[in-house]
Amino acid sequence: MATERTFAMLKPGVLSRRVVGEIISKIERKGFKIIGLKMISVTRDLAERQYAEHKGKPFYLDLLDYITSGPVLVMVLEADQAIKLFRLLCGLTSPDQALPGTIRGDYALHTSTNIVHASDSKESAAREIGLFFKPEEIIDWEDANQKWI
Ligand code: 3AN
Repeated sequence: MATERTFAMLKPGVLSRRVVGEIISKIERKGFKIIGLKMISVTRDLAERQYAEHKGKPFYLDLLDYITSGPVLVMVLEADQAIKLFRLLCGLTSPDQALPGTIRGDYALHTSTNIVHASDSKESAAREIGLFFKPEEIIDWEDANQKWI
């Protein structure tokens, strides 16, 4: 199975609700290897580039306002099938379809504030990792526990 990297963002609200640790615990418990992690404020320009594919949609401006409204945590996660498995852990886009046990299923009520972002393809993952991380901010550490994950 191919080891992949995916991009994750814990959106504004995660810090103010004091659930950073809980959500990172779910990510770690699943077995993802965190190889990049930082807290940032997303500028308008960066938000526009992240969500370029949604430009013109009815929720686009609200999405930009939300994502720039407070600090976020961005992460690079590594695992076999990381892209698919992290999206499964996040749950469906709309919290009324995200199953209990998923991050959105457990922590969100509304699609516009669905608390977490996950890359949806290899291309998006590469693009988003490149947007938010410099190469030297990603640490490909040796994982002695890899065979148990
Ligand atoms: P996902 O984040 O599950 O890949 P996308 O790429 O369709 O979903 O949407 C990106 C983000 O835009 C969502 N995480 C959500 O914050 C927002 N969004 C998507 N659809 C809607 C909608 N119908 N109403 C409000 N916000 C939306």
